[in-house]
Amino acid sequence: PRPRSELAPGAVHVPDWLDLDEQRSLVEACRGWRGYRQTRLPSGGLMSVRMVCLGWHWLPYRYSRTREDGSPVEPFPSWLGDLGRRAVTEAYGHAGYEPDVALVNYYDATAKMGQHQDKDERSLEPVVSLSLGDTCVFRFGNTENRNRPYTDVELRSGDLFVFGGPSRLAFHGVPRTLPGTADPALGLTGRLNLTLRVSGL
Ligand code: MD3
Ligand code: FE
Repeated sequence: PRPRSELAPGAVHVPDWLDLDEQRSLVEACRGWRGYRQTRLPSGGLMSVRMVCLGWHWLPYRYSRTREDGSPVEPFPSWLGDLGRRAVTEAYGHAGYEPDVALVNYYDATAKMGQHQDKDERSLEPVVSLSLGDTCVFRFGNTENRNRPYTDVELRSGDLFVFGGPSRLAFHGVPRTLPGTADPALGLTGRLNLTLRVSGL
């Protein structure tokens, strides 16, 4: 089995889980999906991260079958479900994970994501995160508020992180990426993060 570290109960980090070929094909898949957009924040501003959803569309702050413009959401591919099952087996050593939604986030050199909780899913099944391209600083916090205590960890291309159990409702965010740190062989400028989720819908 691969090295892994449990940052907190249920928060398992498996560095370098995907090899370069697997990372390349995921980048290709991410390029193929249409409809990346910047979400409107409650403050009225635009989120700096560009996102696309598969399976269900994430509207601020709920899921829907259609986008704002009425266009259909691309389906959640079954191969991504298989990858999610492998991920949860790797991190937790148990099977039976059935994600039905993916959120794909693209970070350019200046994009970041503020501390938040993921509470739009009706299920508390784990979230699987896969990182590609530039390294980022990932801030893993507590379940009470967006402030300290938190731990900063670097997420690199190919890293797997699974957040379940008591960590599922922890505040978390990406205060910055480290531009130019991606392997040039990956052919990606910036950072992509895929999260696989169980909507419970
Ligand atoms: C901890 N994405 O899409 S992935 C998000 O790198 C999101 O794009 C970040 O936060 C990114 O909502 C962080 C790591 C992550 C994802 C989901 C979590 C950590 C989580 C859900 C619960 C707790
Ligand atoms: Fe999140």
